[in-house]
Amino acid sequence: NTYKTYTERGQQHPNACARSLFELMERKQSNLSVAVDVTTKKELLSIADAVGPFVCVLKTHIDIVEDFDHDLVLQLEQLAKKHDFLIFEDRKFADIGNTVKHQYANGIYKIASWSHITNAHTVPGEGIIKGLGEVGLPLGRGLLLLAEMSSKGALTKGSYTSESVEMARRNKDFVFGFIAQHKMNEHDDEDFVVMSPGVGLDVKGDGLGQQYRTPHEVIVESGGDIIIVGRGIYGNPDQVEAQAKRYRQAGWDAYLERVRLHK
Ligand code: UP6
Repeated sequence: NTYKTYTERGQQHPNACARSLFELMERKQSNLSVAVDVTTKKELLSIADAVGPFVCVLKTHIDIVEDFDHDLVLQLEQLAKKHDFLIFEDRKFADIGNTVKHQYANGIYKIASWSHITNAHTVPGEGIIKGLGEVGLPLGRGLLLLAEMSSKGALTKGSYTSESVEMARRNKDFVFGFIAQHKMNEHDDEDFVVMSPGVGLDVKGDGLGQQYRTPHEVIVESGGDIIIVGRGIYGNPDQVEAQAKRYRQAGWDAYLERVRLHK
């Protein structure tokens, strides 16, 4: 399935969130997700508006915004409609089912009410998926599991990764993919969406353990589906739009090459 077109994959996907994501990717010709890791409402909204036309998914870390308020969420939702993208709060839940249920639905952020996609570590076991699902499933949300991390020395390897994939297989109603560095599809009848962070065209790392690969390495060589780019795009405030265009093109070219190579 990794080698089919996004349209073909969207048409046959059992998960509603994945279906709308694939359709949106083809419509906008974008497999780019921008990670907007800034700490003020103003910057977050202005970057979201600038990169909006070029992304399929806008990724947030809502808890780093110093002046968070409900209006920020309303404005993000408006931008998502205006530019036609999905919102992914990169919350990386990591607790027992009952706790994550509250962290997802309640508190200041009420993530489930506005974020189409969120993600979870598998370290607590399958209860985390059940807990999040009680909140997210009725709302039509989708969950990604962290099967592999991009950072140096990450413990997400071997049986941790393969057991995370098994957990996803048992929860396909809610889990539609992974945060990972490689494709996770092994069988013809499964089609997990792989979103890969740690993407950069100009540098190889950040001095804090992050490791970057190019869109070509991620999509053509490793079978990832969506590239997640943060500082490579918003790092220079004067170049946000230009960099978003550049990464969108690099990601889309890599995808077209992958489809062509496997025809
Ligand atoms: N992220 C990673 N690696 C992972 C999972 N998530 O970098 O394995 C997230 C980070 C950040 C973004 O939390 O939001 O992806 C990468 O940003 P960068 O491109 O600026 O390094």
